[in-house]
Amino acid sequence: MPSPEELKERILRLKEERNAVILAHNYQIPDIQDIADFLGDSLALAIKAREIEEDVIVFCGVDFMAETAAILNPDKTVIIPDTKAKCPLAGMVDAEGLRKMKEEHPDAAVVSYVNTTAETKALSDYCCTSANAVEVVKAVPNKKVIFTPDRNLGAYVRSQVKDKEIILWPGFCATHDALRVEDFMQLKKEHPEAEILAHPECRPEVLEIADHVFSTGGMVKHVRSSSKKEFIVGTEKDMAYRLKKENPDKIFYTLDRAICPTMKKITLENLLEALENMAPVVKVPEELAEKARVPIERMIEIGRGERTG
Ligand code: CIZ
Repeated sequence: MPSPEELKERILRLKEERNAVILAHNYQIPDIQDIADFLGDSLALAIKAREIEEDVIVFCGVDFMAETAAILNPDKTVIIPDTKAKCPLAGMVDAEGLRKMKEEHPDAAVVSYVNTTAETKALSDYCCTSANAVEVVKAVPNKKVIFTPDRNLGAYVRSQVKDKEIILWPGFCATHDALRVEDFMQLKKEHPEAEILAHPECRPEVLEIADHVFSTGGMVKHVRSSSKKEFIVGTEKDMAYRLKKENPDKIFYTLDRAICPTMKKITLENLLEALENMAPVVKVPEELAEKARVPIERMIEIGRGERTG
């Protein structure tokens, strides 16, 4: 069996031969983070995907992220190393249910988190990410907003945007929703000097005890400029790998259950295989892509959020 170092060498060699670029999400395993050309959150990766000159984008993340890259780059080949990397949150919206909700609230704009399928995006007026959700909802001209699919992120937006009626879709991220106040308080007891950073996909009661609520891009930016030395990282565990790499003098504590099994489907082995076979290719039919592109472009125009990656 080849060692991780051998696999990395072969990936990097093949990447050159294929004229490919590797984009990786902040929640990827450390080995993947280390060989990525660009590491970031879904917003930074979506923006980066539009600027890429190489012919091939290898997307190390979950399905909706690769799909977004394909929608924004119809002329490029987009590859995801494992098609089983399907975000359960994105699967929580069904087109029929969303159409029905729109009929019930004809005056509402639909704002959908990028963690959605191309079909959901095509039925939405705007997209947002956790880095710019508040900014996007504030910018929407409608007084009423249907927010899909994450109820926790939606509730957070509601707490920040008081002059709009926000109707929540009942979806949730299983990884963030499972984090409990007790988990944070236990770490805080052990490390009283540590600041609690929580992702807005966490439950409202967790956000209440947090010192700050940030997307992963926001965490990167905050930690970099903070005078604090210790942080409790209230999001997927491997986020702490990037934070530590960029801030070796600081200390990060993670929560044992904060693991996204879908993000972990991408490995050095299947990344190499994907480059060898130039597959699986992510392709969105052009008619659907054209509709889904509109809310994504609107989002990028409104706000680049805490754009740090
Ligand atoms: O928007 C993203 O990339 C996700 C899923 C989390 C974050 O805050 O970066």
